[in-house]
Amino acid sequence: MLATGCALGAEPSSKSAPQPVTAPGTVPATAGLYPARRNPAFVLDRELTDEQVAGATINYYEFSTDKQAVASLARGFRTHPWSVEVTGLVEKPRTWDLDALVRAFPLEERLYRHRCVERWAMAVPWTGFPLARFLAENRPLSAARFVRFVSFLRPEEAPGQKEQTWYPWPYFEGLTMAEAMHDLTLLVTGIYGKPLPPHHGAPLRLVVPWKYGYKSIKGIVRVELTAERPPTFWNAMAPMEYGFTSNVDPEVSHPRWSQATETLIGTDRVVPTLPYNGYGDLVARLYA
Ligand SMILES: Nc1nc2c(c(=O)[nH]1)N[C@H]1C(S)=C(S)[C@@H](COP(=O)(O)O)O[C@H]1N2
Ligand SMILES: [Mo]
Repeated sequence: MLATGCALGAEPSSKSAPQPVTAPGTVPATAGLYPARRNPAFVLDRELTDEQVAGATINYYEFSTDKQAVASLARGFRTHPWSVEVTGLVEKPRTWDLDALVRAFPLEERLYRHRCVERWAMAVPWTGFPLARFLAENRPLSAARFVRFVSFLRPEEAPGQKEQTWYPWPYFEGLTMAEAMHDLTLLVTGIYGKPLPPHHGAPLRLVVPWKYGYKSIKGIVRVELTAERPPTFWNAMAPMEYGFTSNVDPEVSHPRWSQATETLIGTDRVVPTLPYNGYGDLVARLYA
């Protein structure tokens, strides 16, 4: 699926043939940076989810609400070239080319649990780097207290955006500065040792493993530092059901279901949900 319409996916015709710096398609020119070195600090209490299974249960409403349909609907979505705008309360607003961004920060692999608010969970190897490094490079002003993230708006290519007109596209999310600067919070460019495929949020997504999955926004095109708490997509849609903070908590039920347990996708195992999705040792102090 990665090779769709992509120059870099083809067999090289000659060793000396010049490689384009920026090949349009779904595979970035930085593909050679994968797999990245695994950071041994992040160990799991459960098996990694099979790659095919993780890729077959996808929430990406820009393409479809049908989790099984997203991968094929997103296949061929142009994720390269891509740029990310950094605006708001930073010393110098700037627009990053994605390839330059990926080269500017050392990539690492981390095994993280992921818990969707719908009660399914997985464990996957993400490739990326701490959001804190990226923010530091963009020099936030001291007045910055929150970070707002915005996804792409391309309804002609993303059928869910075109057809589901009741959603306030593009998707948007936010974190407090302390959450954004926490080492667990990753900007992610890859999964399973390869660049992200479109359905997992290529070419750039957030991963915040102690929060419900919807906080981990995919397809980011804009990062904005703000003084005020930014609105978030699911909170705007259903404020009684989805808050801003949205930390995984087995003791706080969703209005329509308990959050005490979760199903590990690809298995029939139902396991207890852990406070902060098992990352309490690292993050509980943020909320003390
Ligand atoms: N832009 C965007 N980001 C998104 C979503 C979405 O619909 N659009 N869904 C969220 C939800 S609900 C979850 S559980 C995760 C799923 O990530 P995965 O499909 O890579 O497992 O992405 C999150 N990020
Ligand atoms: Mo989710």
